[in-house]
Amino acid sequence: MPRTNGLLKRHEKNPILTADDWPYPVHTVMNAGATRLSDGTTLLLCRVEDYRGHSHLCAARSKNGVDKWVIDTKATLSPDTKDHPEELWGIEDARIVWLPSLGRYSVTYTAYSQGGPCVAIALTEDFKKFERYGVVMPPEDKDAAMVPHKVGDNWAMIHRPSSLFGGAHIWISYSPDLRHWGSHKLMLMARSGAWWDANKIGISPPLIETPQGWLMIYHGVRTTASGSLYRVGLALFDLKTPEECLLRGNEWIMGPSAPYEMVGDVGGVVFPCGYTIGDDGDALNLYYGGADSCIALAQGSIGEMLKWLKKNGEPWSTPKLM
Ligand code: BMA
Repeated sequence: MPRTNGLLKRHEKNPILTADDWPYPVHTVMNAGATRLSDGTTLLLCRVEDYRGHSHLCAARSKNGVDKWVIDTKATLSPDTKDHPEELWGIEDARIVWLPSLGRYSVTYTAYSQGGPCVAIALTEDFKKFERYGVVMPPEDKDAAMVPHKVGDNWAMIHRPSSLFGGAHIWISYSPDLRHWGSHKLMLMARSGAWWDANKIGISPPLIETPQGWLMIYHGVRTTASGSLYRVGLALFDLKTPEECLLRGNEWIMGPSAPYEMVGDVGGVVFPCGYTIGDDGDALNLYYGGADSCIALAQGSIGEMLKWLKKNGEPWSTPKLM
């Protein structure tokens, strides 16, 4: 029986997308960025892995965000190995954020270079043409999502560099132009020891703006004798100073337990990269990869998540630098 603490309910049609649904031959689909277009259509920018093991991004569109997906008949965004050698081994795990002041969507993704995974940005209006900004964070770095509004005079981006000394934590960096990034701040640290979010954490979908603060759904990786377990939990950050953590939940809110989360290329993984929000401003549709082999949907309420965090979360203060 799939376990949950009740905040997120798995959709009965899960998994909602698999490689079998693809209009061209692919090995697996997973980890989709998500957005709702102006006409209400749900667009998923799916990570699609080919039979070389390299990934590209492909858009799937649906009126209800659950079924009857119309999938692009070829890659929507392919690695451009000529002008962007950092994409040599593929592009993965897109996060989509609408930037109202630019009237364009940001797509932050992992460019898998020979030097390791790094963060790249592209902007698009229509998910047909993309303007690439190239590498914005050198390897190793991944799990990046833009903050939709400028903080003061600068853009902000959340990302997850890995340290040579072990430990991978969530950072936020600032930029005047989306190309030059600085003022790096540690945003949330992985815990250690037996914790579900020990040693390695990363933002999952982009931040959710609420009157109480920025709600973050993040993943934590627990290393076990039989591999890694990817689960998700919640934290809340200050609206004006997003690097300031207000509350952090101690327990994960969803972990792998359904068959499509336990069995696949990498069993024991739930990996959300995107969400859409219903017309009521509260209903959350969280799209996640299951076992690196399918795309699934879990639904919840932003208000209930905030209530849960107030009840079960604790104030958390992140050291200013590591
Ligand atoms: C992470 C990312 C994800 C993947 C997960 C589990 O490091 O690479 O794309 O889903 O591992 O394999």
